[in-house]
Amino acid sequence: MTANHLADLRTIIERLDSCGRLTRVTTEVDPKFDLAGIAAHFESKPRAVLFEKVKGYDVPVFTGLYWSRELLAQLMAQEEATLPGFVSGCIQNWQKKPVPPVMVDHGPILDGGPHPLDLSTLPIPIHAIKDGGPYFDAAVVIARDPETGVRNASIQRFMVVDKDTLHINIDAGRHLGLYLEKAKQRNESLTFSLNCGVGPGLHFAAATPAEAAPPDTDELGIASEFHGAPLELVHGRTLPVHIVANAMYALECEMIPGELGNEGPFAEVTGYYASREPRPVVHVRAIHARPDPVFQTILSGSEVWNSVGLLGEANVLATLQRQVPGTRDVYFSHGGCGFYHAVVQIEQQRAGWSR
Ligand SMILES: Cc1cc2nc3c(=O)[nH]c(=O)nc-3n(C[C@H](O)[C@H](O)[C@H](O)COP(=O)(O)O)c2cc1C
Ligand SMILES: [Mn+2]
Repeated sequence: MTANHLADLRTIIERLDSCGRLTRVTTEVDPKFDLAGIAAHFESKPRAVLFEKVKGYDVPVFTGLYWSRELLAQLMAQEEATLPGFVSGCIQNWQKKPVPPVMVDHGPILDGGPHPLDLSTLPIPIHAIKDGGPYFDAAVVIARDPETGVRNASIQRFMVVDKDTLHINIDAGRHLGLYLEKAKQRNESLTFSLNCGVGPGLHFAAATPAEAAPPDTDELGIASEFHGAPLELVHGRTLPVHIVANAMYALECEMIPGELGNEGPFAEVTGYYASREPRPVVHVRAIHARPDPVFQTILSGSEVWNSVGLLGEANVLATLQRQVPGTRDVYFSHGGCGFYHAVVQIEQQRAGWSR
């Protein structure tokens, strides 16, 4: 089984380009504020954007993979209207018969040779004027349960503090928080990999809500489902972590339970700033980059409403279809930021059914 194009961001970018779904910005752009400001002009249009010349760096920055359902549907060879049903079907396939990831000896992420342990060498943008620093906001965390070793995938935002330190925002109820708590009980640190520059298979696996992917399951199998082949992982070189073999960048990270530092402000998906608060500290112990990497970032806005909304729709659709006969479709509105407002379409079975 070989994986399809969704398993590799470079192939995805080439695909988008060849079907007229990529805007290339060729003038030099400052990663501090300007990049996000210019990207906002392209937001929600059915084209992603590649910033080819980023001031101070020789690595391009890619954004906009999720801000248009039209683009995403074409990339995934689906109809836009039935995308939630497709995503929901893939997650249900995984629940019934998971295709576990495989550990391989080799992958593009290990081909780049030694990389300096210095985050300032990466073109990490600062999006909004009051943001507390540059942010990783599109990278996938792969951690392992300190007791059972079961892998968990999630997306968290990470603020860059210095050359090898990040501060992370872990919302209440997240499995990563659970793992950190378990590590604390065991008097251990918690290690994980941070994988930046991946496709929708991995992002959807990471964003699958806890209700659909309980903590005793390896939700990385969801990526295998989208890729049509087992997700390939390699072992970390410095820490006992698992890394996505095709990621553009991968960081080997360690958290020491109880260690806190200020994170934020950060311009959130709701259009408000998240406040600056003490949140967990992350030590970066190694950085890997593919040869000719591309840095991926997500704009706080329709890109998140669409991606998180799509996963929410897929999950609510599956749940409602089990419980309410006649459920046809679910839509998480942009007004609700893809989180807070759902519209449900049903086939009326009798008067008053919708209520
Ligand atoms: C772009 C994006 C950014 C996100 N940022 C955060 C974040 O900073 N902190 C957080 O706890 N969850 C964040 N999430 C949500 C979690 O990744 C999501 O709820 C995931 O399912 C959590 O995984 P878990 O159920 O394994 O804990 C973000 C999701 C997306 C798509
Ligand atoms: Mn989980």
